[in-house]
Amino acid sequence: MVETRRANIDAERMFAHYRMMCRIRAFEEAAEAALLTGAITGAIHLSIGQEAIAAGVCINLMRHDLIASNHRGHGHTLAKGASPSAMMAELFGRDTGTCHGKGGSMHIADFDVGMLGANGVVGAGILIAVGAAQGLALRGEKRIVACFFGDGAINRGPFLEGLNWAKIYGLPVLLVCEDNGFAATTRTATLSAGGGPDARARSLGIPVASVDGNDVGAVDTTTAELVRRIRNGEGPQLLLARTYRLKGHTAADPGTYRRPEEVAARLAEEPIQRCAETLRLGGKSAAELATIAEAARQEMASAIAAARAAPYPRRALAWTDVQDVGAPAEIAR
Ligand SMILES: Cc1ncc(C[n+]2csc(CCOP(=O)(O)OP(=O)(O)O)c2C)c(N)n1
Repeated sequence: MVETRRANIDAERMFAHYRMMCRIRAFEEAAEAALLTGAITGAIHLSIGQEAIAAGVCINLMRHDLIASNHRGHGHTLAKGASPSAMMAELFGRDTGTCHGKGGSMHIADFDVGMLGANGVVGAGILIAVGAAQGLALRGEKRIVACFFGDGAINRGPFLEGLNWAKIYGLPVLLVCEDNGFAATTRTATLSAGGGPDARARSLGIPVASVDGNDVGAVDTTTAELVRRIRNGEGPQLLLARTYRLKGHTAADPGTYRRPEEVAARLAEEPIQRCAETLRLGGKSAAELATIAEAARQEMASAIAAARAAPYPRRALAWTDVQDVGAPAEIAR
């Protein structure tokens, strides 16, 4: 077993984490506000409270490394380097979006930064990541793949299939389980037999590191060790990051299945404030931190304005970049 590393990273790296987490939070708060006014339609899943995992993992990846995500993927995508303007336009269904507005929040992909896709099918990203890792291994490439999934995904078949395949072939894949305690509106512990994601991974011989997923420094240093092992050819590794989803399952879910006191208690452990406290102890001023947070809000306000102003995709584009659906006669006209 890999021991969880104590956070011992330099101040500038911690500052970079703070900036990234503020950007993820600001992106999602702006998107949530737009959804509530009806400017964004469809469901979006917010990762508010879980930002440290995206930031702490992705800082250890190179641009050419790959990630696969799930339905709660804004943070992963931003942390991998995608443009928030293109992402926001995608949420607005506009032509300037990462997928020309045809994917929306749950299907954002950006191959330019190695983001293979968010995914509305729980657990499906695990197999996409393992398949991509197999492709890299077959081609002798040194790149690695990280895959983000929730604790609910471990009860679907792809978790077993993917982990088994990755282990058998010694594939370069980092499995990141974001354990926020819930699968939609159900506490995952009430529907998961056995010892959880770590026990299941270990039963297949996959090394596991457990970490406080709200401690960005710990996520970073623990991921660094797992990534070092993967790049060293030691095969798949699983990071179990415990966290808490502060918002509802979707932005429209009031979350009445948990008491407000529970959420309030977990709010006190949220990662951005914790990172800010560490930075303050290291000498950063409150004003410097406030400037970063404000810059993130401004950046996302610009992304919203650009998305609102952008055109919708042309009708004919409905049949491009989609799989084998043909082109009906009325589109050809
Ligand atoms: C195959 C499949 N079954 C059910 C759903 C409905 N569903 C959407 S999200 C979700 C819960 C997922 O929980 P988890 O993987 O822990 O991610 P979290 O939402 O907690 O981030 C469910 C059951 C789905 N999208 N796909």
